Amino acid sequence: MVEIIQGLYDVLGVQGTANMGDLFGVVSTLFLLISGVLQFISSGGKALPAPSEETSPSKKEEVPSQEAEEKVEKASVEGVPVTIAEETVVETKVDVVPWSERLKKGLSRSRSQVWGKLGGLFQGKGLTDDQLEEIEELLYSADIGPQTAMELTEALTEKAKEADFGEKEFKAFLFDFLKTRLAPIQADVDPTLYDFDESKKGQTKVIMVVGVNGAGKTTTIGKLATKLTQQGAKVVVGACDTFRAAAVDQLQVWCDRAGATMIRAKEGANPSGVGFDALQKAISEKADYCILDTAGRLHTKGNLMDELAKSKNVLKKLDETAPHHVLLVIDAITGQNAIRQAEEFHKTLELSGLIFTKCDGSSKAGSAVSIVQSLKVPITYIGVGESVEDLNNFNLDEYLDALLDMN
Ligand SMILES: Nc1nc2c(ncn2[C@@H]2O[C@H](COP(=O)(O)OP(=O)(O)OP(=O)(O)O)[C@@H](O)[C@H]2O)c(=O)[nH]1
Ligand SMILES: [Mg+2]
Repeated sequence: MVEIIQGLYDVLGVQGTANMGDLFGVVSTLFLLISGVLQFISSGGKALPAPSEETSPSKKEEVPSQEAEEKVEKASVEGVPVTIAEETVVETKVDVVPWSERLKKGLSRSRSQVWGKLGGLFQGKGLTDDQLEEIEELLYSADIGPQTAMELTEALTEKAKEADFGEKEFKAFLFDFLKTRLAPIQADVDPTLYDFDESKKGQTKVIMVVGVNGAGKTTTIGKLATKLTQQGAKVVVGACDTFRAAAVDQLQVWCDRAGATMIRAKEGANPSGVGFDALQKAISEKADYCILDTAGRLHTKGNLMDELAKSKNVLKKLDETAPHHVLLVIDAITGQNAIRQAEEFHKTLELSGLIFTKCDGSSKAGSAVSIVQSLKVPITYIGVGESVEDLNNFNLDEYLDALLDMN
């Protein structure tokens, strides 16, 4: 190699004799040249950024574009936490907690205060009298109804005698016990109550939402309207609770956010008239849904049930099949008392579904079992918080899974 370099020196007329140092210099230069060419090829032919550019702090402090700011504003209104990515201007990250987690979190009180404690009593060694008493007390506090509680206590007393009937077996048994009772009733739920069916576009489905005051009617309608418009459905909402201006304004905010049309009347106007106007508007605009928010109490001496019956019947003048659904909102905290309320509403209005709200604030989410059983009316939606994402369609398996923590 040294001789080759000496030959090169001679050709180029370089003075001096080639040695090992010159050889090392030539080899290093060749190595750098080859590695540079390889880097160029691996970068796809693009020049690599200078190290100073890569670490430049001014690049990271880039101001978000107007488009990104608008996205954040819209998302925060919808209750969806959004963060703007540091590096790029318009890229956003949407941090949405999955429904299964929301439901599990929402039912955590019922789980920890009732069902989890019950499960802990089964250790595969039978039950003492004290433990039996504890089971009865826990079931009573769960508000699942006296009949179901009695049947369950009897069945569990027998089951506990079986060898190896531990917590896991208890959960599996309870899951089946509750599912057997509820599944036939839940099978009747109309899927278009939650999932907008494009093939039925323009066939106005009328949903009347009723319930005692404070149960969560307006909030639920707001969430529902949002979910439906997000699927591309056209929604008209009637503010039939005309007795409180604040209630109408509350609904207006929800409708504005959802992109739904709201029909409102002057304070104190006739509620059935508002329902009629809302449906008329919905039909004329070929809306997919017409949702009616109703009052939970009256300021007059009039009877709430009579007023609601009138509101329901007047809709038939426009569409004899309307309303297609009358849904009763039940606050989970009400527990067993909700049965009496529900029976009264059912007698007058023939309920087609129940909406179970505020399950997050109550250990009595299990009371759904007795209400569904005694009314033979299915639960359509369940609410576990105040944001839009906290409302979802009621899926029995999902509910029992979360209530009993099956995993
Ligand atoms: N934690 C929790 N709060 C809820 C839920 N649903 C509704 N709420 C809250 O319950 C309160 C009452 O809700 P509304 O929707 O105004 O109830 P309403 O039935 O329309 O009440 P009236 O119009 O007075 O008859 C509000 O503060 C809601 O934010 C839920 O699932 N979880
Ligand atoms: Mg209301």
